[in-house]
Amino acid sequence: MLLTEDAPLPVRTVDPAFRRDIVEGLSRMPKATPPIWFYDRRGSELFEEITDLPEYYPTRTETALLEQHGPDFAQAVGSGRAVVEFGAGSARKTPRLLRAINPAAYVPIDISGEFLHASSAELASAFPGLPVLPVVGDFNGVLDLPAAISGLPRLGFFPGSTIGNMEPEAAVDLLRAMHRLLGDGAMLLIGMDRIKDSNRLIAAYDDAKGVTAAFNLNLIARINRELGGDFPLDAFEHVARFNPDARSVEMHLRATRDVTAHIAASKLTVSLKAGETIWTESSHKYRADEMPAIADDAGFVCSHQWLENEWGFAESLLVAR
Ligand code: AVJ
Repeated sequence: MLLTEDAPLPVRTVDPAFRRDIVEGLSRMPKATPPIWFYDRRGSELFEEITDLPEYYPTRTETALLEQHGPDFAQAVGSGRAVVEFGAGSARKTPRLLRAINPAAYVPIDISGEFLHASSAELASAFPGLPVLPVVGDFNGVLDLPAAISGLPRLGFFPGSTIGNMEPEAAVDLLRAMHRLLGDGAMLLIGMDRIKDSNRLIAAYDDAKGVTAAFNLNLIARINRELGGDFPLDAFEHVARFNPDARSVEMHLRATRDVTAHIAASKLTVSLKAGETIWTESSHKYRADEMPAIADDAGFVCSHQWLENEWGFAESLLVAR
């Protein structure tokens, strides 16, 4: 059953957090914007398309891990927990987990409200009797969990290697915040993409069909749409490259000619030289054996790990200390 609070009326106002992050990010040198703003409705749809691409191995690899190890999760986690998913999106992997562990409630959290409500309704009809309580918001910020799950033990679910959007130090801070949100006795199941051959990595972020390019370029289209920008879309190209020192795949939008553009919502003028980039995402790749120390720093013990070694992915179970 889907339980939602009344949605606010869709008013066409500027999201002040979006405006602030974009203005700050484009005023900086080098220019860089947080990846959270990829996920408007269009961006969420494009990300869904990415997860089906032959080059983008993380989703199918993690889905197979979840499918394969359901009985292990059931044994390690037990039944009757409230599952809280961070960055649920379409929540296509979630049914595997829910079927395996028989939870008491499901709380998907996502920044894209429209998208979240559609996927929550779908999930609720696939699991009649399971309370589904979506929360629209940015899990990097302050959030409240629904009152309906107070008293239930929690299992956080943080799949997809979204943790890779943070460098290890910031990842520890986020896990600590999740620990605080989930409370005493919490567990956290977390998916992590592992370091591998750079050709495979780059292919996954620069697919032949150009879906990832469209996903990246949608950020500029969104700035034009929502902030009254006049960036010429045809003056930017998608770049994915591997940074071996940071061990991350970086995505950039590169100006193919000198660009001067304006953002009406903040009276800002932005100039880029030909070849200059806007750094839009880092996708850090971990070694599986780094997780125990990260968990420890965040107040958890890493109690189990399930590894896929052909494509290189890890699912780790953390237990609050
Ligand atoms: C959702 C952050 C896990 O880094 O692989 C996919 C986002 N960006 N293709 C990733 C993404 C380009 C994805 N995460």
